[in-house]
Amino acid sequence: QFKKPEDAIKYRQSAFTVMANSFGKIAAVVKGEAPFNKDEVAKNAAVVAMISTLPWQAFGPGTEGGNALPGVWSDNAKFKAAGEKMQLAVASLNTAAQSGDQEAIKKAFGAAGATCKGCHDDFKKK
Ligand code: ASC
Repeated sequence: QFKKPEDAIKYRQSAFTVMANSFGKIAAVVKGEAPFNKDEVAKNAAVVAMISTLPWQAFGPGTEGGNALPGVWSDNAKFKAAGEKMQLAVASLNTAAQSGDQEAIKKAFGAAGATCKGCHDDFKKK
């Protein structure tokens, strides 16, 4: 799928960039810095949920580098589990967002953010 390791690194970083952009828009709403627009939140949560499935295929053998710590490859089962946990959390956020229930969105957002941070602490360069 990727001709060069740099292509994989660019792919996964691009996916995370798109995800972070939409996640950040939801963050602003949850923090009260932007008005709650149900359709906007629902759209952004759907983007996050969709894109969350993509980066993993670009962490294959021989694609070490970028902002990834060596643990991604040396402790790959743990990395995979962290990625799966994040995907489940953002799927729940998407469910909450489609319902439009602001309290449910807030709760699911917090849980999803914790999975982002948890994985970064262990597997992403500071
Ligand atoms: C974001 C983003 C992250 C997470 C994380 C949550 O918006 O880019 O990596 O939220 O900061 O703790």
